[in-house]
Amino acid sequence: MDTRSTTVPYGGEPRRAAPAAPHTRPGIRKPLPPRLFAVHGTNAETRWEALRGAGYLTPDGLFFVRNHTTTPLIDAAAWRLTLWGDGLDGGPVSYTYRDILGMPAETVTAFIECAGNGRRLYGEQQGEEAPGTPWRLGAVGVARWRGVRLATLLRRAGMSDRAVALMPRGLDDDYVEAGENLGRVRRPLPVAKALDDVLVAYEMNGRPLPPDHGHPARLVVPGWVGVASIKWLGDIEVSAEPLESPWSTRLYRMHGPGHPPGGGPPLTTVGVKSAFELPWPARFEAGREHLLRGRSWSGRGRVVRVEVSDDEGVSWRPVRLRDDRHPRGWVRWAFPWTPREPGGLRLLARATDETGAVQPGTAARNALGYAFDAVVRHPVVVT
Ligand SMILES: Nc1nc2c(c(=O)[nH]1)N[C@H]1C(S)=C(S)[C@@H](COP(=O)(O)O)O[C@H]1N2
Ligand SMILES: [Mo]
Repeated sequence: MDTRSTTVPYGGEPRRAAPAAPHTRPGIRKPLPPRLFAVHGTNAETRWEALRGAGYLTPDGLFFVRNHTTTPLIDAAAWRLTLWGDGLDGGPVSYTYRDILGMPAETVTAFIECAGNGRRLYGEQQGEEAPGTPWRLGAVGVARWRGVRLATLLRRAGMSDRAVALMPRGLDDDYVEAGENLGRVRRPLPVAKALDDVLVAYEMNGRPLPPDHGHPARLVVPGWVGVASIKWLGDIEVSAEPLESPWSTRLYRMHGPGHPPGGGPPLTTVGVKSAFELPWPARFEAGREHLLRGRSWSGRGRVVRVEVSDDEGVSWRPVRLRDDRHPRGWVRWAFPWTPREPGGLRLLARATDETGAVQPGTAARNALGYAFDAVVRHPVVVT
């Protein structure tokens, strides 16, 4: 609740204040009220405290935005999705929006998370500052995506047995980094993953995709780093040879000491993560019971266990999980907590997924600050 929503001007009747000026940002179309988002350059981070009471799905108006440049406005009626390349038996094929809406549809509830989510914690928690968008934990969201399986589209387009790689590409502007034009956002996707569970989505939470999230169509690559889920999809090269782009060779790899020269393999599956639905820092009254809530997720599958600690990880107690229906989404959890005395402390949450993977105490340092999966020490002030 915005506490400024009523005013008593000059002793008159209380009235609703005029709606605040819409909080916008060049390049992002939707409003970005500071209560819901922290803005970083061309990107907007969801505030975790705003997820409290938001339900299982992240509402469109609260979903983080990661834009390399700006959100394009694309006319769905004029839009075409073209598949081309030497991995097709025939020539290029183009589909209209109507063609795609007419194909068998599927729905998946899945998170999309930026590979850089938690980057700021490399600095705050490990003393290993990394360059790039300083996300805390709000570069993740869960939506119900509806669309056509990429496998269906590839079959219709005549993909040959020789195809090994795809290169989906967005229709947004070229990305220029430090004066170098890297071209349009594109990243190779192995055929095996494409045929497994990738969706060409045109709906998010029951409505056409909003402009900022890829209208008219985007990929949804469940469990993988967000950059794989190309927005404003314009074309897909289907290749009989392996493909690469700066998003696979240079960006979205683990670089630096402890990693191979040139970096580790292109990042794919995201690790296990947890976050509290709390402001940073959070404030609580001592001696009272508070119901704490949070969410955990993993790219490898269902989260099966979450434990919390308020003594720096000396002791852990399991918390109750509220969801188990969406293996590619997140699980919500809650537990009652009574802080004893005033002072500062940190709340920790640690999740385990169905493969047995547990959040580590420290994330693997890397030059670009990707894949922060360590247990987060959430600062709390008790008064
Ligand atoms: N065309 C295009 N696709 C894109 C991007 C982009 O800038 N352009 N950003 C990627 C990255 S890095 C992420 S994390 C996700 C973010 O999706 P969202 O903005 O819908 O949350 O989109 C991916 N797809
Ligand atoms: Mo990302």
